Amino acid sequence: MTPNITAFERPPDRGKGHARDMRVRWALEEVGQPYNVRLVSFREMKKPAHLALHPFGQIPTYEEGDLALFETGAIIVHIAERHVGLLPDAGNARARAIAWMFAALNTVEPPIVEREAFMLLETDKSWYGERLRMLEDRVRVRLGQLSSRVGDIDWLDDAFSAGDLLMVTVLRRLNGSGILEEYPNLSAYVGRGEARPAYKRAFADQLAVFTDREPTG
Ligand code: GTB
Repeated sequence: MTPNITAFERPPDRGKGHARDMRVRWALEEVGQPYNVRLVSFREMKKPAHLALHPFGQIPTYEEGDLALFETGAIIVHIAERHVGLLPDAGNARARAIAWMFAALNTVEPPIVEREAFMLLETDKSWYGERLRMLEDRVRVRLGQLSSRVGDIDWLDDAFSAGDLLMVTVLRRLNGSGILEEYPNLSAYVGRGEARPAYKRAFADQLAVFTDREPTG
């Protein structure tokens, strides 16, 4: 059964692949599962039909037969459980890969999102510069810890897994900040993720949502 996912009709990042549908697209590409995308506007996301799929009125959602899911972590666990390629079979390695999924979403992403939200919403504050430096240092604490663990290995736990998929998408949110580049091994790690053919296909498809809307000439 071909799953249906939702994504922004007008991606605010102009197709840079920062919206969370990118994670689901990439996971589906990794396992070779075709999918359909329904584009939704910000208004539609807050209407009852979409709220029935996503209680918080967000994207992405995932529908497959009579299953409707929200939350990218849960969606990717579901995809990984039904296909080979995103989680190792062996019990301990599988548990560790899932731990890395949670680490990406619960430990590394929050300070990155806090910095982003602050930069969007609080530019007018007199203490903007001081607080921004503090928030950036919090990001650096997590990146320093992650960098020490990654060292010179290719992936977080031996083979590429859903943990790497989420961690790479989380770290990409720092693009343009210059912070990721302070940790050359993490920059290289993100580059390895972005070089995967499945990543490239997912990225091109989400970018097309933006470019197809742009007037030509
Ligand atoms: N915890 C949920 C999950 O992992 O699925 C979070 C889902 C979520 O945050 N969805 C966002 C959304 O629908 C889109 S991804 N927001 C609309 C709303 O809440 O009304 C977050 C996002 C959006 C845009 C950019 N960007 O433009 O760079 C980056 C990330």
